[in-house]
Amino acid sequence: MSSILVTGALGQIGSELVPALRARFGTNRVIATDLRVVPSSAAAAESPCDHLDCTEAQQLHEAVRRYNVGTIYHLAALLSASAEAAPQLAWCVNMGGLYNVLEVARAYGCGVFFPSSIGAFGPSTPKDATPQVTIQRPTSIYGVTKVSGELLCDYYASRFNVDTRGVRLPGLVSYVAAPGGGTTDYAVEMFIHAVRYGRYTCFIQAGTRLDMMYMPDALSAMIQVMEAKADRLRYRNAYNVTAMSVTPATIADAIRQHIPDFVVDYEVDPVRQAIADSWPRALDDSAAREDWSWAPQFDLQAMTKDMLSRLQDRLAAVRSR
Ligand code: NAD
Ligand code: AKB
Repeated sequence: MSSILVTGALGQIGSELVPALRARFGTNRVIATDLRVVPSSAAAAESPCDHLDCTEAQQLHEAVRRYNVGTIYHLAALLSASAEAAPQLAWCVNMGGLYNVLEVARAYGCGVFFPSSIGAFGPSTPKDATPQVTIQRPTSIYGVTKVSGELLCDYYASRFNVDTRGVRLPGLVSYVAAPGGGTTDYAVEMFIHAVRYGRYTCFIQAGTRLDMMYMPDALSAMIQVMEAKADRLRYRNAYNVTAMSVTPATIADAIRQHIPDFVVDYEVDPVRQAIADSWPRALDDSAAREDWSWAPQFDLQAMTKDMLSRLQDRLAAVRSR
């Protein structure tokens, strides 16, 4: 039986996608890889983990051969704020890495999951009910790599018959691993700071509206699109998916339902604010709903309740050590 290779597996998504895939397909069939060294606690013999730099084509070829890989979840990338700080590196990792993944998939007949983003849209995209097919002229290097990635995946599907699939994820909220240098990181930080300190200084303006999603829904989207029947997929590489459209102020209000004294002040970071201002406010994800029955489970209230209780449990566990 073939296995599933995850690149960038130690990041915000990979830290939860790997356990979810292992629960579904078996621990030893999911190979967690990252540029960072996998911690020894996670590297037990029955939980295969490996070092892999996706910009090194040879490392990918060796891993796919060694582990008999049939599917690659390609998560390794620089996120929007990190990418803007190092655009040349972002191109090298985001595009060079994806090209290597697609080439190895072409050579060995692997399926590929590629996570695109709301970052693949730009200021000239319609901001509300953003259609599945619309103007994509992003102004951040991250967005340039995401829209180029969508196109490259389409090309490999039509030209070489590689089974590439993907979704355009919104900002993800989660409590297992810290977010890795994105514009929407403020949402995660707000929950963590609410539980730990009762206050947070937000780097995005109070009224900036963006799509967000709780991690359990994002994991479902990533697994569901890979399991969908190929003949149902009209837009295989880049389905809009969303769960809620929120602002820093609405998240803070939702947190105050549980922590009434929570205080938020604002010190806006112009770079991340400009990126946020260039993104849609609310995606239309009806194509994903129609084609593969996409339906998120968590709205803002449900996510807030779950996030706060998980973070409180984790904090209590740390304090009791
Ligand atoms: P992250 O920054 O948390 O994790 C990325 C991982 O990639 C890190 O563990 C890093 O060590 C690794 N990495 C970096 N360079 C590498 C290289 N050369 N080779 C191998 N590994 C390398 O990112 P994430 O939030 O887990 O996002 C994963 C993917 O999902 C990215 O493509 C991102 O653009 C996309 N995405 C994420 C979000 C989100 O809110 N988290 C939203 C939309 C799209
Ligand atoms: C980021 O903010 O860069 C990511 C994303 C929405 O792609 N969270």
